[in-house]
Amino acid sequence: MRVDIITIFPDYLSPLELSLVGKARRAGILDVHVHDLRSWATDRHRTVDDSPYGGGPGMVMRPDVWGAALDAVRALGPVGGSATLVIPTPSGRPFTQPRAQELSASPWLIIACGRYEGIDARVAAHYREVMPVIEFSVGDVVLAGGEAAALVMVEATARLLPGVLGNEASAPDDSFAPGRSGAALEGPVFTRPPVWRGLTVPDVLLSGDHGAVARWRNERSADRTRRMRPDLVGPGYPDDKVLPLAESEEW
Ligand code: JBE
Repeated sequence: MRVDIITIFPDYLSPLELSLVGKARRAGILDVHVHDLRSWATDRHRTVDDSPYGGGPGMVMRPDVWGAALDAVRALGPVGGSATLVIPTPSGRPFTQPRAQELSASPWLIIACGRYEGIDARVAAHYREVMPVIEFSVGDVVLAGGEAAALVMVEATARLLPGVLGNEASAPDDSFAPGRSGAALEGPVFTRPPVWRGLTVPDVLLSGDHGAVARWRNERSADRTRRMRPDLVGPGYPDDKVLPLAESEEW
């Protein structure tokens, strides 16, 4: 999988050299390219933003600079190569585990990281005519820009690529993995020593009874999900039903 990330803070993406994502890159499973948006600015100050039409606080990123950047980056791929444009924004649809699985099946992602109040809305509208465009939010919290969200999305996606996880069996057990429904969250885990500061490990985990262990884990998992995330239990979940990636969208 190829991932191109466009940002005014290329250094912000340097954690992608570390840990599991860095290893996937060195193994040739993931090909990441980070681009400085300012290299497509045209004035002496390399301006990428301007004040919002209609007034109001903050600055908006200019569509002409983004257009030049995205045209150039799209041209880097194989001819006719089908990239998906991902725009991290707090006003996007939720980025969830099923969405990470969908992205992990794409050959090529281009992630456009905005700062300030966001990117002129015509950029998403224009590129939607030539490629799939998806605006994602990684949580109901406001960040200073899309870079930290891009890190989240690349890491969540990369660990699902074949050959990346050491233990291929571990992904289906993840919290939020499809099929866990009422037990979306993983329960508590334990390792040696059996007694630590007076706290013991639940007997069932030492029993060697695999059926009993599976039932206990499922129970702890369902209980934790009800307590921590009542929103995940009941109607509306799992969210595997949400509209597909290429779905056309209004403003
Ligand atoms: O979640 N996001 O993709 C964001 C992007 C930019 C700012 N805040 C966010 N939450």
